[in-house]
Amino acid sequence: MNAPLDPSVSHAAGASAASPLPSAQWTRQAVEDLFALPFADLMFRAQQVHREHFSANQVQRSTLLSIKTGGCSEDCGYCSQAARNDTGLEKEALLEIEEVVKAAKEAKDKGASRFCMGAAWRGPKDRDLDKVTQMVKEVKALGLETCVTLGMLREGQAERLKDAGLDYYNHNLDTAPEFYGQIISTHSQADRFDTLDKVREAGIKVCCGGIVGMGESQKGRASLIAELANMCPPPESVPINNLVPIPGTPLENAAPIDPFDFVRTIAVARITMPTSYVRLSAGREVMSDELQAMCFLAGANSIFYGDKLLTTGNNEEDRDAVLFERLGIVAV
Ligand code: SAM
Ligand code: DTB
Ligand code: SF4
Repeated sequence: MNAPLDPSVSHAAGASAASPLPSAQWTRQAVEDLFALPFADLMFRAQQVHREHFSANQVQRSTLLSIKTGGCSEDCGYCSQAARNDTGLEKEALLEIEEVVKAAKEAKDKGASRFCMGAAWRGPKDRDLDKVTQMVKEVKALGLETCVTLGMLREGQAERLKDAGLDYYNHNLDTAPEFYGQIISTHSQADRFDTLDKVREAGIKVCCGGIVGMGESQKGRASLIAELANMCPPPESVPINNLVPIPGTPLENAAPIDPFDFVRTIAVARITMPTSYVRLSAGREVMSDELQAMCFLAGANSIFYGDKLLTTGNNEEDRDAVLFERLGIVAV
């Protein structure tokens, strides 16, 4: 009942840990067909898949901390932290280990199960990793799962993170391959796959998703989801971010996505990546409780938890607690 609409071979090349294998399951057309389903039919299928693999009433919570803010060399059109985007953000140095551990303890006390540390780098220098690996060790010792997002990795860096006890590496494909060059010019999606391969080969779990609401088409969303679903294996964790429009970035005036299309994106991610955690990520702060509930019904089973993402706001913990209570959702 939950078989793909049209499972068939979609890619002919690229057998590697994170890039598509010849046996990849989801063609773009099959994913587009999912997006085109009547809303109720899509939601029904997503719920069937979700309930086959997860409890429909459990949601995982990850807390974010920006450990190195601003001044990034990359030109990502959505990002407050790109040096060339005039967003007024103060550039900061890498945080001290004690500050990070303090924030991780607070996150744990508030109920997060994973702590994600983000750095505004094209990629880390080896001496940056000395400090980051120490952060990973100390956060892990608190009994939290660990995640970092540090940009592109060079040879040997993923192994160093794995040895420190890192559980997840976040590195997003961000948007459709055909749209990527309109959003970012300083690196390519091929570069992203290269880092994802290194992460997989080092035995670290992959957290990889994207952003919607950047002016992409429904076809674009379908091709992003197909790329994610065709990774071999698919990412364990799939963040679906709704663009937070940041004044001073090229995307500050991007037309917002129709909320139903946002929910559709979650549902299609759930159907195509049945065993992955699908995270309702950035953009929650401006969503109604009802829209967030619809995302959980569509198969989202993870959130960013805590009143700040990296540089922008997120729901207050109390608001999430009330919402979970009203919906009978249990945090895991
Ligand atoms: N520099 C690293 C990188 O690019 O992978 C790590 C940090 S970067 C801020 C992590 C992710 O945050 C991006 O890949 C993007 O998906 C997301 N992101 C950044 N700015 C955003 C925004 N304004 N709205 C939604 N998501 C955003
Ligand atoms: C992800 O996919 N979303 C998070 C996390 N991975 C690092 C970041 C969202 C950032 C939103 C904008 C900001 O706060 O700067
Ligand atoms: Fe830098 Fe990451 Fe922001 Fe791109 S998304 S500008 S790489 S911090």
